[in-house]
This record gives sequence, C-alpha cells and structure tokens, in this order.
Amino acid sequence: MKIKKYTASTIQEAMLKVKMDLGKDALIINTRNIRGKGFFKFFKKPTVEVIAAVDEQKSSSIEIQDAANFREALNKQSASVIKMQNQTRLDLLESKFNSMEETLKNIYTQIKKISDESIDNSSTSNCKKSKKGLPQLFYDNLIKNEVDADIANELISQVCEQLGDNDSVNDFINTLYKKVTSLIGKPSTISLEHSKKPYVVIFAGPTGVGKTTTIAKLAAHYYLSYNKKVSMITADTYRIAAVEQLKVYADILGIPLSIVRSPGEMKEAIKNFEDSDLILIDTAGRSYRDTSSFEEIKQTINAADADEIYIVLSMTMSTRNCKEVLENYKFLNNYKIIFTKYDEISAPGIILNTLYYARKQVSYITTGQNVPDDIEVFDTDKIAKKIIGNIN
Ligand SMILES: Nc1nc2c(ncn2[C@@H]2O[C@H](COP(=O)(O)OP(=O)(O)O)[C@@H](O)[C@H]2O)c(=O)[nH]1
Ligand SMILES: [Mg+2]
Repeated sequence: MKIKKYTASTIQEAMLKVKMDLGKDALIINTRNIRGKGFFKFFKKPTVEVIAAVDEQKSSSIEIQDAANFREALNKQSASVIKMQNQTRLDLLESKFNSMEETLKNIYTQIKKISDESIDNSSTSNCKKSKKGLPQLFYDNLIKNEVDADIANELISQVCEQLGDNDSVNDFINTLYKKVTSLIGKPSTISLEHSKKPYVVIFAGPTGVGKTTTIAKLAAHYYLSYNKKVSMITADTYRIAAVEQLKVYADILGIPLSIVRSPGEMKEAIKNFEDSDLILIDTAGRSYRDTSSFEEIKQTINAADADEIYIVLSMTMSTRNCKEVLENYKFLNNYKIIFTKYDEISAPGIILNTLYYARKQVSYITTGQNVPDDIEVFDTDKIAKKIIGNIN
C-alpha cells in the first residue's frame, strides 16, 4: 500500500492532485483544514490537507494491462500497415505484369505482321520465303526496263526455283544474269570465215528503221577495216530518194552500186559482182499489211538466195509491232536481227521481248545516225546488265 499526503488551498484542488498522482483508484484516508500559528495566522489563506493511499499491486497490474493493450493496439496497427504495404506491392506487381503482357502482345503482333508480309511477297513471285523482297525488286526492274510481264515473271520464277534457301543477293543477280544472257544469246555477225565468193547478205525490215544507213555503215566497215571488196545492190526502187541515199554512200566510199527493179533482175545483178568478196543488198521497207507488195519482197529475198539474211528492227518500235513484223518473215528458214536506234531509247526490254519471241540470233546494234561510226557488234553482257538493272 502506498500512502501520501497532499496539500492545496481547496479540497477540490487537493483531490485533483491525488488522482493525478495515484490514479483513479486512490483511497482518501483523511482530510483536514490547517490554520497557521501565532499572530500572522489571521492573514494566511486556509490550507486543506488530504492523506490518500493506493494498492501498489493493483496499480501496477493496471499499468501492465494498459501496456498489453497498448502493444496489442500497436501490433494491430503495424499489422494493418504491413497489410497495406503488401497490398501496395501486389498492386505494383500486377500493374507491371499487365504492362509486360501488353508489350508481349505488341511484339507478337509485329512478328506476325512481318511473317505475313514475307509469305505474301514470296507467294506473288513464287519464291522461297527467305527471298523476301528480292524477287520483287528485280521483277520491278525488268518491268521498268520494259520487259514483258510474262517474260519477267518466268525469269524470276526460274531463278527462285533454282536457288536454295541460303543463297545471297549476288547469287540471285548472277543466276538472273545467266538466264537473261542465255536468252539474248551470243551475237553472230557477217561471217568472214568462209571461202565463198561472192558472199551475199540481204537486209529486210519495215520502212524507216535504218536499213539503208546500216548497210552503208557495214559496207564502210568491211571495206575499210577488213579490206574486203564490197559491192551494194538496192531493190528499193519505190522511192527515188532511197536509191539516191545509197548512191551517195557508194560514191563516198568508192564502191559499186547496182539497182534491181524486179526480183527477176536480182540473179543477174549478183552475177555482175562475182569478183566481190561481199555483196550487201538493200530492200524496200514495204508494209507487210500490203500483201501484194510484201509478196514481191519475199520473191526478191528468195531470188537473192543470200548466204545471210538480216531483219532490221528499230528499238523505237513497240514489242507488239516487232512481233507482227517477225510473224511476216516466218517464211524464212533463218535470219539474224539488227537492232537500230539504241540512242533513242531508255529501256532496252524490247530486245529481250523480241529475242524471246523470235528465238533468233542477234547481230549488230546501231547507236546513231553517223556513218560509219554508229554501229557495234551487239554486246550481250552490257545489254543484259542494263535489262536487269541495279537495286538501290
Ligand atoms: N537516232 C538514230 N537514227 C538512225 C539510226 N539508224 C538510222 N537512223 C535514221 O533513221 C532514218 C531512216 O533511216 P534509213 O536508213 O533511211 O531507213 P530505211 O528506210 O530502213 O532504209 C534516217 O534519218 C537515219 O539517219 C540510229 O541508229 N539512230
Ligand atoms: Mg532504205
């Protein structure tokens, strides 16, 4: 038991001190008023004295109980804080997981798109999937160079079929190059490897393609460069200017020219030049649509019984037009093709289209109006590279 004494000016003040010090369970043992002693006791304020006691055990058990309650409250509080923290962490993880899922979905969509495109590209050009884009690029180049779509498709498909999965861009280009060069073939020019004299060569083709000019170029070339005895015959008597044109070249070169007015005169004219090494014969460019005139050209060609026949085609013609012309020369067993006016075109696809259709040998290519310089032996390598084009 704990006993203590408190003094205050009033009983209420004393009781407050007791409770604050000993708690609400304190027992009041005694209270009394105290008066001072002597003369001054009348001037002093009265004082109250309270004696109070408290059971110490009960008091400490109350404190213990309070502490336990406090700890419990504290635990409860910290548990709820931990719970809150855990919840926050879970929320955070969930949002991270959601955003990862979103990212994965995006990646998946992109990969699928790329692989779908690759399948699309490969199927259009009939190529293996790994060749994505490359066949299309070269197909586009061929088309840009005016190669017929059917031929371009066939070439690209053949290249794709031939190549394995691991082949490179270079392999693709080389294979395509080989296909194009083999389609064009090696050029074949007027033969000098023969003992026949005179060697007769005849030129045919539509009006204005450059037959007469080409003959003048070749005459100059074989006369000046190969020192051959060259003669010329013209069967184009429909236009006076045509005869005059060749006569001018003949005079400049100093070589003989004979004019043939009907197929019957051809044999005689050739016979007259029997001491020549080479006879070059010009024909009229009559329209094949004019059947009777064309018949006369046929007879002229047959009458010449030439050792070599050349069909002259201008590259400014359309592929369709070239095909039509060649269709009309089907009566010939064999002929070679001369392409003129290369200087006037930007896309050489017509060469491939025509040769693909005709399956005949190519020979010369002319590159301008200048006689005798603007003519070359056809350069298969150069033209094939031009037809294939570059990839940028
Ligand atoms: N730009 C160009 N013009 C040419 C070429 N070859 C011929 N020509 C021109 O084409 C026109 C017709 O030529 P020509 O020889 O009379 O044709 P032909 O009717 O077939 O005999 C002429 O103006 C020639 O100068 C060539 O390679 N390039
Ligand atoms: Mg002519």
